Amino acid sequence: MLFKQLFDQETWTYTYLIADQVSKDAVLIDPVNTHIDEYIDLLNTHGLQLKYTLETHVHADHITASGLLRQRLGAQTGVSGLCGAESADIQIQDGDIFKFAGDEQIKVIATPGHTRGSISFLWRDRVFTGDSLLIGGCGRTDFQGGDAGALYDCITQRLFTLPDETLVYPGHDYQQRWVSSIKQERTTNPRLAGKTREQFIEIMNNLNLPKPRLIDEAVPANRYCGLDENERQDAVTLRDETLPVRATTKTEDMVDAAKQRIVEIDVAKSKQLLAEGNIVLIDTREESEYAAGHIDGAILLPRGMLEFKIGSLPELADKSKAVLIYCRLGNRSALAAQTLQQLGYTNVLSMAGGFEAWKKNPYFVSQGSK
Ligand SMILES: N[C@@H](CCC(=O)N[C@@H](CS)C(=O)NCC(=O)O)C(=O)O
Ligand SMILES: [Fe+2]
Repeated sequence: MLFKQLFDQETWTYTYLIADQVSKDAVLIDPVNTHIDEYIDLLNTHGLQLKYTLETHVHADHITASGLLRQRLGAQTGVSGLCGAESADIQIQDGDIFKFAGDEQIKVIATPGHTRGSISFLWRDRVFTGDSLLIGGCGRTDFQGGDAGALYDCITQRLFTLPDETLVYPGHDYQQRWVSSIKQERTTNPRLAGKTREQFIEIMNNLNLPKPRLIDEAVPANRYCGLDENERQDAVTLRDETLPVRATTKTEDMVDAAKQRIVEIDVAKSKQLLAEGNIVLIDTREESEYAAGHIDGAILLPRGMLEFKIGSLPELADKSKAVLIYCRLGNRSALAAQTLQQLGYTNVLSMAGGFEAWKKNPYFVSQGSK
């Protein structure tokens, strides 16, 4: 087998290549977009076929190369289903196993806390912990659904129960350390060794770190496998239009499942509710789609920014307020509505058929622009 630990100096990010020189199957964990040519050269040098790019989470500090690697090499992209990255081919769940090169297996261990959808990958005697467990530290828990208690639980119950000799390969290291082991982290990690859950939460709640330099750009991009807005627009259009037939990905299943859990209303009912007032109207499409035409009074909150920007919208401070969400065709808005429900909003509606259906309806209601 071929194993390489690659490093992005700009963001102190580690990327991992696992490959088999016989079958030629290769897997990349957490690739960084600025290194795409390097990865392709490396794969070509060894005659490898990239099967999967796997993400430990939706990163806040760098942009993934997974979308571009899918476009250029056809590799499937995998991200936790809890990350809100519906354009990924595989919505990973705890316990999933990625098989490659015959008998090789990468097992998924859910390790939430740094972000809600953070996962670790176990391959042979190595665990790739992303930012859930770092060498002598752990990822921060103050954004993207972070939760210090959940992080303590999964580190102590799921990672520290792996064999002591398991090698720990983190998603970053800011001090030029490359690898650790479960025993080393369990016994010496200053945030965890001998610390109670309460002490750990206290430490994490008082880190007071500045926000990552690239967060505003990276989180929305990574929700679309690192594609920029033009590339992303294509992906969204393609996905919307091909939803009924692309049964090989799980994204369609997620949309269907979301539609079972939320309330959809048609355009006529939407217009009636908007005319009555006292309802927040959210446009969950991309900025460029909004700029090209939107419903009067709609607040722009792209799907990729939802959990991240929601706290800064005073209109959404009251979780019992009625919220109506729309997108182009009603698929993204169903997912966004489900996310809002999960975040505690009790009166969320999704507009069936989206803006396309709205435009066909002759009556127009104006609430005044925001
Ligand atoms: N200075 C870095 C900070 C990056 C950062 O906050 N990294 C996250 C992981 S995405 C973290 O958990 N860092 C842990 C720490 O800095 O202790 C940047 O601006 O990108
Ligand atoms: Fe991170």
